[in-house]
Formats: sequence, structure tokens, C-alpha cells
Amino acid sequence: RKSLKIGLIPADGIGREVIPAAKSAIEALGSDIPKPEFIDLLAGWETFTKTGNALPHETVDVLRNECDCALFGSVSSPSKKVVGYSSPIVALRKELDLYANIRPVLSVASEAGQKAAVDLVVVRENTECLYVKQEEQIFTENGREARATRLITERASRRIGQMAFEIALSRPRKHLTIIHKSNVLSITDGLFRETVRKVPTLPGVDGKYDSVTIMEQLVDSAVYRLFREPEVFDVMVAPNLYGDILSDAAAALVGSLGLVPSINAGDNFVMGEPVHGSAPDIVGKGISNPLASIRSAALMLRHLGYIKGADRLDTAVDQVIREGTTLTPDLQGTSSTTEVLDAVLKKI
Ligand code: NAD
Ligand code: K
Ligand code: MN
Repeated sequence: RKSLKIGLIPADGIGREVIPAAKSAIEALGSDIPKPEFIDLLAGWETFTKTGNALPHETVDVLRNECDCALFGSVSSPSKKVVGYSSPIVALRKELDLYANIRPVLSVASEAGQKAAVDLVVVRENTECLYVKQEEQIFTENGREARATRLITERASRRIGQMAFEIALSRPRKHLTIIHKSNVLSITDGLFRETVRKVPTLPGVDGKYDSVTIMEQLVDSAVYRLFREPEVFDVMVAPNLYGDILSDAAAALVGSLGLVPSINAGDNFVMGEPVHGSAPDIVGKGISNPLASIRSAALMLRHLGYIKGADRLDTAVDQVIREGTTLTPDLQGTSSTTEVLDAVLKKI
């Protein structure tokens, strides 16, 4: 590649504060990556209020046809049903078949070279479960009754399982925990559990995953263990909703949602995205933590094979956290988004 075309979709709220920071961090990498070309794209609640569409066709077309990768910020989705509105991030993951949401959660050791207390990756299935959003309500004589479809397929469970085994294999501990609730949901979660379990026996695997140790944990007790002994976890693979909840819980362990990055990955495209939402409680104050977005840019570059650029971003972020002098209020600091970004840029 001569250049790297990156779609930028800040969307709503603090997405507009942290995605520009990630852009500056990428620009600072110079010749460690192909020359970045950024394409600004629209999506989100404000786009919906202006155009009636939270995810304009043009955004999807440009991502598909012109971009090598993308960075997404955060959307503000209303908690009440709004006619015509549908979350653009859920739609984008489906449209681009970004079936894996990979969320590394890493606490920075206080000394360089020290082992981190929390070092795990949540591998979240990204296309189905309750996020198929097939909900309905009926009116009965006893009041309203609401139902939702929870879809689990063998195909999606298998490919997220394969992704999780690959990630486990690439890590020093090679330990995979399958998260489910098949004691209650024996058909849906049972299918997920069984399909992921069978990945090592698939044709062509030929013992490749023999060194991966497999554990299982029911989702509720997984949250409990996560808080009591996070060091038992290495890679956790989960259906969509459990993965969403577990990764926010894990974020609390490392101090802030403002630190935790992710990529939405498919076989042909990758989109970096901080795990956090649009944070309406702090938007516009200039204090949103840009580190999750910068780390998301690093993950995206790493996924594309630009290891040196990714390492430089991660190292710079780690150094800023470890020094502890320039941090936003979510990490008990007094610095602004811009000051933290400048500190990272200096390290880069
Ligand atoms: P949130 O992640 O936006 O915020 C949770 C808490 O974490 C808040 O106190 C917030 O201030 C803090 N926080 C989050 N990111 C931070 C950062 N970078 N720096 C400092 N503090 C940070 O979750 P919420 O409040 O439940 O949701 C708010 C909105 O975001 C909702 O409309 C929701 O639908 C949306 N949301 C979007 C996504 C997404 O874009 N993928 C994900 C989650 C929530
Ligand atoms: K987000
Ligand atoms: Mn979430």
C-alpha cells in the first residue's frame, strides 16, 4: 500500500473529542505506516435528527469501496423507541460482517517490565444474540407483553470460536474461557458452548490448538471471578450481550472505560472503536479520555500488520499512564483531553 485510507466516524458525544485525538496520534507515526488519508463520514443520533437516517448509505458505500479500515467513536442511542431510528454501530457491524469484537483489557504495571494484574481479551460475537433486535409487544388483558428473539447460529459461533482460539494461540498463556449460561439456556447457549468446544476438532485444524487450555464459566459467576481473581482469565469468548457486559465490567478493573479499546473485525475489514459510549455526563467539558481511542487505532493498525506503528502508539500510551502526571479526571487526574493527547504525541 502507498497510502492507508481510514474512514473516520466520530458520530456523537465524546466520539467527536476522542476520534480527532486518535487521528493526530496516527498522523504522528510518519513513515512507520503508509501515508494515512482520512475520510470523514457521518453516522449517529445527530445525523438521524438532521437527515432521518442514522447510517447514511454513503457512509457504508465509502467504507466498503474506498476505505482500508475505519475508526468509530460513539453513538448516543435513545433508551426509548424512536420511530425510524436504529443504532448505526449495530447496523455497521452487520453490514460489513464485522463478526468479532475484540476487546483487550490491560492494566498497566506500575513499573516497566512488571506483570500486569489484568491482562485479558474479551472476544465478543458481534452479529447476533439479542442484538438481532427482533422485538415485539402484544397487548393482553393483563397488560403489555414484550418478547425478543435471541439468535445463536452454529456458523457465527464457529467463526467467533475460531477467532478466539487463534487469539489464545497467539498469547503467552494460551488459555481460553467459554462464557455461557447453558444451565438455563440449554438450546441457545448450549449451541454456542458446544460449537466453540468443537473448534479444535474441525477438519484442517490438525492439532493446531492442542496447546490451548479450555475452561468454561457461567456468565454470572464469570463476572464474580473477574472481580475477585481477574488473573485467571486470558481469552474469554462470549455471545454478544454477555461479551458487552463483561468487557465494561473488566474496564472497571483497570480504572476506566476511557482506557479500553476494541476492534470490530471481519474477514475483509477492520474498524477500531473505543468500548465506551458517548458519555453525555462529560461531553463538551474537554475532559474525555482519548487513550481508549488511541489504543483502538493501535489495534486496528496491528490487525492490518503495521506492528511497528501499533507498538509505538501502545508504548506511548503505557508510558503516559505509568508516569501518571498527565491523566484525565476519570483516572483521578486533572488534565484535559488535549493535554493527554499532547503527552502521548511527545512520547510517539
Ligand atoms: P458511557 O460509556 O457513555 O459512559 C459510562 C461512564 O463512563 C460515564 O460516567 C462516562 O463519563 C464514563 N466514560 C466513558 N468513556 C469515557 C472517556 N473516554 N473518558 C472519561 N470518561 C468516560 O455509557 P452510558 O452512559 O451508559 O451511555 C451513554 C450513551 O452512549 C447512550 O446513548 C448509549 O446508547 C451510548 N453507547 C454507545 C456505544 C457505542 O457507540 N458503541 C456503547 C455504549 C453506549
Ligand atoms: K464506542
Ligand atoms: Mn457496551
